This record gives sequence, structure tokens and C-alpha cells, in this order.
Amino acid sequence: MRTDRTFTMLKPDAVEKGHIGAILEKINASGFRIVAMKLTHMTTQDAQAFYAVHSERPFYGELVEYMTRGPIVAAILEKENAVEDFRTLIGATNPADAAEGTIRKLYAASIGENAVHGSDSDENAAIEGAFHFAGRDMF
Ligand code: RTP
Ligand code: MG
Repeated sequence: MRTDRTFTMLKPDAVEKGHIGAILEKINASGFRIVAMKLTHMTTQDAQAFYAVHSERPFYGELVEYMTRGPIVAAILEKENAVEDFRTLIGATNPADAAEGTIRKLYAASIGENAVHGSDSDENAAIEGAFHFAGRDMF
């Protein structure tokens, strides 16, 4: 059996609204093990680099503003088939399109402020995890 990892952020809107506990409970109840976790506040430079892949998109400026306006919870999660299963758990980017019971359906307000991030590939999960955590802080 392969055990994979993914990377997540509970975004500033989720933290502001007091949803950290409820979202972590759902993550644990869905079989993910927390490998690393912290409350942190991304700088503008951090957010620009993290979302560099979207730098040409019209929403890039708004995205950087949003992701830097308050603290986030960053975490690495472990589970068989972690990347795909976590994307299923969080639901579609736009909460209006997200399936019932998904984290975005329950806690996200809009496509721009959508409560949670999930890596989209094993390769990006490793890059994004390493962006936020040193090896000694992964368990
Ligand atoms: P994420 O990377 O945060 O897990 O989200 P995702 O894969 O579902 O969506 P992605 O296309 O990677 O977009 C990254 C984040 O940019 C914001 N966004 N805003 N206003 C808009 O049209 C728009 N589109 C995307 C969202 O915060 C999205 O999660
Ligand atoms: Mg994405």
C-alpha cells in the first residue's frame, strides 16, 4: 500500500470565521494523518511565490491580497491517495459548484475566498510542503 502526502492551507477567511477546529475535525475523520502543522502569516513575497503559477491570471493581485490579510493554518497530511482524496474532500474551487458535505460547500463564501487549499499533484504537494516546513518539522 502506498501512503502519500498532500499539502493544505486553511485560508485567512476560514481562520477569521473560527472554522479551524471544524475543518481539522473533518480532515481527521476522513482518514488523514497530520504530519506537520502551524499557524503562520504569509508575506506578500511568500504569496506571490507560492501562487507564481497564477501570475498572469486576472485574479492574481486579489489572490495575493487575500492570502496575506491574516494568518493561515499550513499542514502536511498523509493518507493513501492523499492528493486526489483531499481534492474530493474540499470540493470544487467555486463553492457554488462544490458537492454537498465538502469543506468548500460548508465553509467557503466564494470562488475567490474558498476556505482551503489542496495540492493538485504529488510533485506540487512535495514542493508546497517544503515551502512551509523544514524536514525536522514533519513527523
Ligand atoms: P487551490 O490551489 O487554492 O487549492 O485552489 P484550486 O486548485 O481549486 O484553484 P486554482 O485554479 O489553483 O486557483 C487558486 C486559487 O485562486 C483563487 N481563485 N480566484 N476570482 C477567481 O476567479 C479565482 N479563481 C481562482 C481561489 O482562492 C483559488 O483557490
Ligand atoms: Mg490549485
